[in-house]
Amino acid sequence: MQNRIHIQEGDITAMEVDVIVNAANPSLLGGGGVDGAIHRAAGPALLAACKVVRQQQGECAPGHAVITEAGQLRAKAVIHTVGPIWRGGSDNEAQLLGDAYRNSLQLVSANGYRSVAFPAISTGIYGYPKAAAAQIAMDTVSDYLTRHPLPEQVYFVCYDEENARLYQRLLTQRF
Ligand code: AR6
Repeated sequence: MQNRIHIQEGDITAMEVDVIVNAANPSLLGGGGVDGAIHRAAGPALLAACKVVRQQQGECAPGHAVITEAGQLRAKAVIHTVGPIWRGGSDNEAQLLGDAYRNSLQLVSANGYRSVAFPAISTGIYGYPKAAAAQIAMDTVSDYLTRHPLPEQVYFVCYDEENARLYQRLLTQRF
């Protein structure tokens, strides 16, 4: 499993993977942070696809995930998941953050995709403490990969140095 988890610094929109995961909000209609970057890079086709999903399924609750086309991105699909807003830790945030990763991975597997890139969900505008969030991300993905052949490769894309350091330390400890 060691060689199935990778850490990459930089912009997730440049990743050459089957699926890019977006840290969205329940409206699915775009926002700031990585959500804004993904929509800018993908172009209007992504927003149009999100609007269709929104009309069909309504809002996307925290911990849930939906899949759309990827517009102009190199990826084949985008999975939009909604992380929890950090409210101090006693509002089920840890469970919901794990659910966001797990439900995204299930969509990757169910659609037969082999590689996926995750941002550090909830650690920007939603305020989740970075170390705790990185631990949940690593634990949830590692646990999932021990039980599923797909995805073959998972990339944690770290936009800031602090996340890159945290993820690198966790990966080193684990293997
Ligand atoms: N590539 C990779 N990671 C990025 C990029 C990028 N281009 N840009 C930012 N990050 P955030 P959240 C990192 O705020 O906390 C949106 O408005 C960023 O440094 O994007 O889940 C949504 O619509 C941080 O580590 O997402 C929601 O309203 C991580 O991505 C809300 O923000 C997540 O930061 C979701 O908040």
